[in-house]
Amino acid sequence: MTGFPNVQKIAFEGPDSKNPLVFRHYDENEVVEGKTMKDHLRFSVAYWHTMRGTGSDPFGPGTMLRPWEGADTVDNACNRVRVFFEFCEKLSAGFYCFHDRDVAPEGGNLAETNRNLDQVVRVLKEEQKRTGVKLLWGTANLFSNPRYVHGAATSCNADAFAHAAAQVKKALEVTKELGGAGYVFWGGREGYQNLWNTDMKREVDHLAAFMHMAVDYARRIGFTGQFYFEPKPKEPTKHQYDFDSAACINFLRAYDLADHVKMNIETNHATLAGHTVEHELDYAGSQGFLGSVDANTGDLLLGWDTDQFPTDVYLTTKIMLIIMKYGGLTTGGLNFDAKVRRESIEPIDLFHAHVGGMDTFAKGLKIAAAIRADGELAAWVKDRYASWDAGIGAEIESGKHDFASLEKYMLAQGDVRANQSGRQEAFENLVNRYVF
Ligand code: XLS
Ligand code: NI
Ligand code: NI
Repeated sequence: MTGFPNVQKIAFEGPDSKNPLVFRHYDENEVVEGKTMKDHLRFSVAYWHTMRGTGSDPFGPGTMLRPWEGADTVDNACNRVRVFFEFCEKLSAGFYCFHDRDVAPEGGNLAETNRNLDQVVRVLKEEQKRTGVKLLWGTANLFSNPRYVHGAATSCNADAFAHAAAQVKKALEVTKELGGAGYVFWGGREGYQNLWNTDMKREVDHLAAFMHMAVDYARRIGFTGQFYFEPKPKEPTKHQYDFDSAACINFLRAYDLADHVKMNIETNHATLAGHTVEHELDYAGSQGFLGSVDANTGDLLLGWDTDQFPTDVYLTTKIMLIIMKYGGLTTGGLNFDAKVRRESIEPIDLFHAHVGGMDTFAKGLKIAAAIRADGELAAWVKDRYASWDAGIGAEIESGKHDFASLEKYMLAQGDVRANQSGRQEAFENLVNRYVF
């Protein structure tokens, strides 16, 4: 095994440290609002980007040479797992996430593939035990293999659906075996490229049937982890059925899955949908569906899923404010679904990237807690809605009115009482007071 022999466990040195490989804000034991930072943030490392990312892009192959890599064998896959856990340990990340095909190579047929997976899962389990790092969620890769060219659960080919079902069955068993706190559905190719050749209703019905089968099977084997649905509007297909929080929640409610599935919100996917991540989180939270977060960011000037590490304190402040507003993460976590840039070719860059992301979230958490402690922002928002706290507003909210009674009220009054300023700039300045 060649992991990171030259890297020590990342230490907390405080904000004044100039050492590039230490935490300046993330002190896992620091208590914020009665909970340690570790429990607030529940950091998770994504196996696919960290261990399987090579730096390839549509214009060229991988650029990253990893000294621990070898042939695509089960032996090498097992060794890679050990390197991965060394990484998580040195980073003090408490969780990880994986797809079935990230951790073990596909075999010549499903039975052989399952056997490969079982062998690697044994090592995952051993390493979890050795390090205390836990599985935040598992998932199945239902998008890379050419058999899923038309999608998996939404494929026009019923055999693809059946294969995907077998794959998720196995992934659920493995996630249970590893004590996973959750299971994610991200619809890699569950969408369409062209409506002329697509029966949308039939495809969406199939997706729902598939998710019901997963929920039923989980119950059968006693897997009690939380299911999540991860929205993404496009890429690889031009329209994904799990477009955004609102579309996903509508789907879950329409197909009677709302009691079983919450949302896993990813920043870069929110922006691809034309939303901010705080919009997606707030919408999901307000509807009771906030589950977990894929913590990354996109690039303002690139219109695709660049999956970069979050380094913007405004972003992490907003995310933490909303998470805390809805009571904090319970089964979910902050999973760095993020990859180092193609030019960042050395293994040490994996540390720089994660340390930066963790520190930025720690700082965001502290700022969010300060904003909450003062209560000024919340008071300003409450004040903006004061017309609903008494008089006609309170009467409407408590169901005492209908159109006829409101017409009577307005006829008597003549017109709306004066509006007050939205004070957007003052709100922005107020938040800045806490940021700098
Ligand atoms: C891809 C998705 C994927 C999911 C898990 O864009 O973010 O990585 O998180 O399948
Ligand atoms: Ni993701
Ligand atoms: Ni993404």
